[in-house]
Amino acid sequence: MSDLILHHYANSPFAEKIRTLLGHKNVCYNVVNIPVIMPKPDLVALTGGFRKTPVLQQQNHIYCDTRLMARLIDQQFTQDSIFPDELDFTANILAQWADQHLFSVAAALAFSPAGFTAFREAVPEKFVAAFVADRAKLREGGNGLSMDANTALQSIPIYLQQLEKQLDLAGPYICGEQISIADFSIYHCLWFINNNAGVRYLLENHPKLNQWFATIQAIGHGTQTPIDATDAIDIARSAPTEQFSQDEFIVVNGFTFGEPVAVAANDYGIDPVVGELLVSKQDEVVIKRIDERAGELYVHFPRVGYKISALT
Ligand SMILES: N[C@@H](CCC(=O)N[C@@H](CS)C(=O)NCC(=O)O)C(=O)O
Repeated sequence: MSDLILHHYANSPFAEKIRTLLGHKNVCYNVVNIPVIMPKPDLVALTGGFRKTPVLQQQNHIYCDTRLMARLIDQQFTQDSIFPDELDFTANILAQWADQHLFSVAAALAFSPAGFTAFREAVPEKFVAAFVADRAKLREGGNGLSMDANTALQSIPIYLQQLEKQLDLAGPYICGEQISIADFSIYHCLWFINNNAGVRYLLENHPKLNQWFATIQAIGHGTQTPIDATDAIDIARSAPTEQFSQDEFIVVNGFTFGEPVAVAANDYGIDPVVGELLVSKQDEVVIKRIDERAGELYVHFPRVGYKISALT
């Protein structure tokens, strides 16, 4: 059993990316079910404001963003790496394209007339208005998830056709012989489309793509043990505190070791997390914050996709 705790909800595509990666690595881990919409007081006690799904916890270390979680999991469970050296650029850039662009196409399809009708039929009427208001708030102040349905509907057939051709000529995985982060990032976006009865027809008639989708889906989620949010908070509070060394700290944009900073996503869900900057690596920063319920926490973010600001 690992000491990883995934904070997630069943319908979250980005959580599906991480669940499937944990399945690929055959990991046993804990899961906490979090609310689909705000408020999320137990989650925010750990993150300090970050509200997106999923969040990965390891004792008092809190990992925000699946870009970082995927690397952490791959480093801790080294078998069958999804970051093959020779695909470093190709696989990472494809994953970034999927997590940003393809995900916004999938989200726009969910809000298209057919997608939204299907969503409405699948959930209680009271939840629909609350969900729409919550997702409008999620987008406030950011520049992400702004695609309109027509743009999504005219581009998705092109991307699916290209993926079909790629898998036909150079499969069985997106980057060829070896499974990579690109497969997980593209998969969760198509999983999102496939879960919506109003738009899943778009995926039909792509035999290679459908075969690849079934292969990734068959990986499963590893072994999950559900725990309560309060248990996860207790685990964080009971973990030993750590000292951080300045030795490998790189100064980027003038931010120095121990400086109070705010870190916020720059696309959507831009709520800042405030703390002391203790780790600064090429594509990762860690800030220390203290929560009255969870104690001393080390909150990790990737650099790509996040803005670091000085606290004035
Ligand atoms: N860049 C983030 C994106 C995560 C994301 O957008 N997650 C969606 C759910 S799949 C979300 O947070 N929706 C709002 C919410 O769950 O409150 C990541 O890779 O973790």
